[in-house]
Amino acid sequence: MNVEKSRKLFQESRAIIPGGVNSPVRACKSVGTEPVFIDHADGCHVFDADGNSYIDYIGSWGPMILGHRHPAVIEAIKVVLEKGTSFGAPTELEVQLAELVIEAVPSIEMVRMVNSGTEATMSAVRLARGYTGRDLIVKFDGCYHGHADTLLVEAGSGIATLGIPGSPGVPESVVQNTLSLRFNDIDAIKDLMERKGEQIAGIIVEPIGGNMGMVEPVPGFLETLSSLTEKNGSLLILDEVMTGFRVAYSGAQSLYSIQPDLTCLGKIIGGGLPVGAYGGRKEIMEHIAPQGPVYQAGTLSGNPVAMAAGIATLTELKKPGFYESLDKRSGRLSKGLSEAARKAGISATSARVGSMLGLFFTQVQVRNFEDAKTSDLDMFSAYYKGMLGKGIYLAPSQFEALFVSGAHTEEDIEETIRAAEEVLHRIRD
Ligand code: KE4
Repeated sequence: MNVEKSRKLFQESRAIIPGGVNSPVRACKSVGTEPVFIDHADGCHVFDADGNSYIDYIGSWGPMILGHRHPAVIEAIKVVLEKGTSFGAPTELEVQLAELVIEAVPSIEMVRMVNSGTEATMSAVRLARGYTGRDLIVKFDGCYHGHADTLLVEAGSGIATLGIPGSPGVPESVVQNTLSLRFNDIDAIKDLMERKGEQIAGIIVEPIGGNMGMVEPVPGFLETLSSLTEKNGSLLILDEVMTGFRVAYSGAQSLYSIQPDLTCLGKIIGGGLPVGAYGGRKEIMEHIAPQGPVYQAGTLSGNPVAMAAGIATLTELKKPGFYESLDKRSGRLSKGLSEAARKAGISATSARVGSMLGLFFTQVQVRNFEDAKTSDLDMFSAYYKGMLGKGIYLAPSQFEALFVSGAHTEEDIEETIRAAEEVLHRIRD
C-alpha cells in the first residue's frame, strides 16, 4: 500500500506539532507504525492522503455513529453557516440541543454545554466538590475521563497506550484527593466508602469501560456505586462521553437502570464538532455559575454550528429501528472477529455492548485494567498493521474500543471478518 504522502506529511508535522499529532493516540506509537493522514471520509469509509480507502471503526473515536458526512448533518451545518459561526451569546440552537438531551436522558433535568469531554468531566468533578463541600474523588484504574489534572490518575486510553504513569506536570497536591480503585471491584469500593464515605465528594466512572479496551461492568458493580453514594451523601457521576447515545439513545444508564446524580456527555452529541456537556438533577446543576457559585465558562460553549450538528445527529438517532439494526450488524462483527481468532488458534476474548466492541488477545475474560494488560500487545500490533494493510481502519491501541456506525453495511462487516481471518491466520503461521 502506497502511503508516501502520509509519510511526508508526518515528517513535516513532527517538526512543528508534538509527536506530529494533536492527540497522542493518533500517533500509532504503541503499534509501532506511522499514522496515515486522512484526506476525506464518506459513510463508513475514510480515505488517506495517498487515496487509499479504509472501512473505519474509529469513527473519530466515537462521534460518527451515523457515519461520515451524513446528509442531514451536513445540511444542518450549511444552513447555520449562512447565518454566522459564533456569537458568544445564547442561541435557540442551544435550547434545542439541551431539550433533546434532557428528553433522552431522564436523570438529566438541567444541562450545560462545553467544548469537550474533558471539560465536561472536569466541571462535573468541580461541581460535585462545590455541591458537597468535600474534596475526595474516586475513579477507577483504566477509566479515562479526559486530561484534567485531577483525573489523570491511573487513566486509560492514551495514558495506558503510552504507559505514562499519570503524567509529569500534575502536582501531587492535586491528585492527593483522587483515589483510584480497581474497576469492577465491589469489595474495594465498599471498604473505601465504609472508611471514608463521608469525605467523598463523588465517584466518577465509565459505566462501560472503553479506555482500557472494552470492559463491561459486572452485575452489581454500578448498583453498588449508586447505593453507596446515596448512603454517604456523595454524588455518582457517570462519564457517558463515549457510551452516551452510543450503546442506547438514553445511554448506558438506561441499560443498567442506574440513576446517576450527574452525567457527562460528548462525542456523539456534537455530531463530529467539538461539544461536551454535563447535566443532572436541577438542585445540583443550579450551583453552576451564573445561577450558583461554582464557576465554569467557555468562549465557544454552545457554538451554533456544533449545536446544529448535534441536533441533526440526535434527530436521526431518534428514528425508530436505528439502534436495533446497528446492534444486529455489530453483533455479527463481534462474533466474526472472535471466530476468526478461534479458527487461527489464537487466544482472544471479546466484549460488546451495542455498537461498541473490543477484542483482547488473552485467554482472560477481561474484568479490569490488570486483566486487560495481559493481552498480547505484539499480537495486537501485528493484527492492527495487517488489518490496515487490508483496508480496515482500527483503533491503533489495544486499550481502545471499536465503533460500528449506521453506515456500515452487512457487506462491510463481512469484508472486515474475511480480512481478520486472513490476517490472524497469517500471524499464526
Ligand atoms: P475529550 O476531551 O477527548 O473530548 O473527551 C475525553 C473523554 C472523557 N471520557 C471518556 C469516557 C472518553 O473516552 C474521553 C475521550 N476518549 C478518547 C478515546 N478513548 C479520545 C481520543 C483521544 O484522546 O484522542
